[in-house]
Amino acid sequence: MKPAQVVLASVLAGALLVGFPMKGPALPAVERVDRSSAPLLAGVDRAWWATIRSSIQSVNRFGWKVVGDQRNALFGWSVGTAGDVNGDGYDDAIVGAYQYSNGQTDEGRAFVYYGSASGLSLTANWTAEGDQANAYFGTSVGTAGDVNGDGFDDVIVGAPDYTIGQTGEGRAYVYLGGADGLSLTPVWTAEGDQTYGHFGGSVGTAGDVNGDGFDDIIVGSPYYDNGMCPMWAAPTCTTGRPPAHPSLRIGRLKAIRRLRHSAFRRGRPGT
Ligand SMILES: [Ca+2]
Ligand SMILES: [Ca+2]
Ligand SMILES: [Ca+2]
Ligand SMILES: [Ca+2]
Repeated sequence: MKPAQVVLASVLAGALLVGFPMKGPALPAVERVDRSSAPLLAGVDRAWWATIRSSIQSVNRFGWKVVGDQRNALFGWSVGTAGDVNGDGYDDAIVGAYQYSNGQTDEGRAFVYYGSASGLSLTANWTAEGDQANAYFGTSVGTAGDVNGDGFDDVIVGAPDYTIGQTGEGRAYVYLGGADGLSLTPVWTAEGDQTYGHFGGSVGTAGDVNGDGFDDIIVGSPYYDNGMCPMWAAPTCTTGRPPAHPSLRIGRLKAIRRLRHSAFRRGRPGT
């Protein structure tokens, strides 16, 4: 089994941050890209990706690579820029491992690596955890932009299975950047307030949507049903019917995730 990896491949004029969250047999580097990075490639032009792939093959090395230190933590499930959280002029990177366990099983963890003149740090400069079993903190990670306008970029993390009032409602967290790095506690959190709505399944910056000089954020709640039958309860569900037994729901959710990855592996990202 290969441990999960995250790689920053410097290719062409830009850079590509790629996660390999899935365990599996050793494969050539480029093949690992094809098999497991597809969630990051949804919407990417195929010709452009072919060029990137060719460049990786020719270079046959990555500019930066870190490897998860815990089995089945799914390190690299989510990756992205963190912006410049410490204001040193170098952008930083954020990585999620949503099944990381450190006191709580599958609570999840996010890792930020600071950039520098010599590249990204090889050890995490900042981490945060879900601190609730099965919260899946780090399923989604990203820059929040600069939500408080202090010149330091901030980060946002989703924990779509967090429960605080409603089972599996989900929660999103924003941590502030600063001269000393990211804050250890979130400055902002929000919850989905709907059972199994999985708020925080996706997170990101929305830019400054109201032009007030402060960046805004956006959070997805992919199973919010708005009174309709949730996908996992079909076909027997009718509107307003209580959700199916949690074990059934979780089983179907996992099946959906597996199907999604199968589709990606078949080269049909976004389907
Ligand atoms: Ca920085
Ligand atoms: Ca913990
Ligand atoms: Ca800020
Ligand atoms: Ca704003």
